[in-house]
Amino acid sequence: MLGVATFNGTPLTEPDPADAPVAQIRTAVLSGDADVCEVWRCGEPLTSGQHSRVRFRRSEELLFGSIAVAEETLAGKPRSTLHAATTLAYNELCAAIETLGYPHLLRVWNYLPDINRDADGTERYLQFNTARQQALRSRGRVLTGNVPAASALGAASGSPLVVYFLAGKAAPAFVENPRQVSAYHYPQQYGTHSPTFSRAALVRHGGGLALFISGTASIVGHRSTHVGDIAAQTRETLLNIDALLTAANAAAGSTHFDIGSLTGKVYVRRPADLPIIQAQLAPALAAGARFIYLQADICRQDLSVEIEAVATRMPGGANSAP
Ligand code: 3EB
Repeated sequence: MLGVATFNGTPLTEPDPADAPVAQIRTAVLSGDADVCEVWRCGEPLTSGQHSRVRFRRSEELLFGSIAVAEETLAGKPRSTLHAATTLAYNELCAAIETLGYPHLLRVWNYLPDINRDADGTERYLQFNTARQQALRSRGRVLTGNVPAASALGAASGSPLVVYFLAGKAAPAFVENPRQVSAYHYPQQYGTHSPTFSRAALVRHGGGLALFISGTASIVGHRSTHVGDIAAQTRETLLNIDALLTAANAAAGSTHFDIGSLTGKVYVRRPADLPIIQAQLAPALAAGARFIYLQADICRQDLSVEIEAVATRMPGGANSAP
C-alpha cells in the first residue's frame, strides 16, 4: 500500500496503515459505506519515511506523499493564514520530491476548509491559487504545460489544509481538454494567479498505464455553464470527461480508456442534489464506472458538481480499478 485517503474520520483498522501515509480529509460521505477510503497500491517493494512535514511511501518509480497544515499555527503572518499554509505545504512538498528524487508531480489533491469564504476581501480559493503559483514559481517549477493533474475542493470548517500527491521519477504526458481553456490560461476574471493544473496526466508504469483525470466540472471554454441546473451540469461534466478520454487515447496511441474504466470521486455541493446527479451518471455506472460521493464545496461558487477519476491499464491490456 502506497498511501491512503480517508474521508470524514473513517477509522483505519487494517492492513497496518501505520506504515503508509494517511491523508485525512473532512468531507462527508454521501452514499453507500460511510467508512469508504481511497487506497493506492503498487505491486513493488515499498519504503516509508518523512521529509519535513511530508509523510511519504515510495517504490523505485513512484512516491505517494501527504502533508497537513493547520492554519491556526500560522496567525500573524503578513498574508492570510491560508496563503501561509499553502506556501508551507507546497514548499515542503517540492523540497521532498526534489530531495528524494521523484521530481515529476503527477497528481495533486488539495482540500481547504471554507474554500468559497471571503477573507480579507478575497475568496480563499483565490488566496490558495496565488500562494500555490508563487510557491511553485519560487521553487523554479513550470507554471504552464507540464503541471500536475489536480483537484481543489472544500473541506469542513476548522480542518487543516491537506495536500496529498503522487510523484514520479519519470515525466508523464499531460493532456488538455479541447473543449476547455487550459486552467493555467484562464483569464484574469477568475483571479490574478491562474490555477496551476493540467486536465489529466498519463503515466506509464511497469508496462501498464494510469490516467489521472483532474477535477472536472461544467465548464466550457472558461465559463461555467448550466448554472442552477444540476442535471445539465452533470451531463456537461461527462462530456468533458469523454473529451479527455478521447485526448488521452490519442496521446497513448490506442483506445485504452473509456467511461466504464473509471474509478473516481463525485463532489456534491448540496447533498439534496445527489439523486439528480446519480440519475445522470447511470449510463456510466452501467458501463462499469465506480464512484464514491462526497459532500464538498466546488471552487467556483456557481458550480454544484465536480468529478475526478483514474483509470489504469495493466500490462497486457486488462483494465483494473486501483
Ligand atoms: C475547473 O475546471 C474546476 O485549482 O487545482 C478543478 C481541478 C478545479 C483542479 C485546482 C480546480 C482545480 O477550473 C476547478
